[in-house]
Amino acid sequence: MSRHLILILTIAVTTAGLAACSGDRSHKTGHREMGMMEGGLIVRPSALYLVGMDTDGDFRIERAELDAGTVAAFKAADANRSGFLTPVELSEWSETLAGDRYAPPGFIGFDANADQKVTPEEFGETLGGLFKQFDRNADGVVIRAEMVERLKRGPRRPRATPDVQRQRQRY
Ligand SMILES: [Ca+2]
Ligand SMILES: [Ca+2]
Ligand SMILES: [Ca+2]
Repeated sequence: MSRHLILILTIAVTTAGLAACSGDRSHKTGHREMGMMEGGLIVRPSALYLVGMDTDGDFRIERAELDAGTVAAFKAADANRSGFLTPVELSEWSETLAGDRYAPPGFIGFDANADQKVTPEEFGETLGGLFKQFDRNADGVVIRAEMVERLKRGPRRPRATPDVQRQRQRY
């Protein structure tokens, strides 16, 4: 193999490696709950678990709607009717409702006792916990304004030290 060819191959392998790394990074970012951002406003994917529970269509999710919605959601997610959710069943349900198999809180978040099964109780407690988190004024109703958050600052970047700031100004 000529030296020239070896060099080309090395570059090709390095480039492929870098592409794989960056692809991996965006994959991981998708697992963090970044939410949908528009005009400095963000909606977390976990909010999508609750929006479909607004059965009377008044854009408010009340506690009774959460309770009924949780029962219906568990039934829908429990594809093989075993009475508990496997990691595959839960991730498929998460993908359908929240757009990603690993949408938070994820299987670990649901499976409180870590026995690889999500029971109706664990499922209900997790969704109830989400409901409480969203219900900022604790009035037992989650409204859209409680699901939307205003970002206080842009994507996190390491703070530039005064030296770096000076360098940036120079270029
Ligand atoms: Ca409602
Ligand atoms: Ca469990
Ligand atoms: Ca509320």
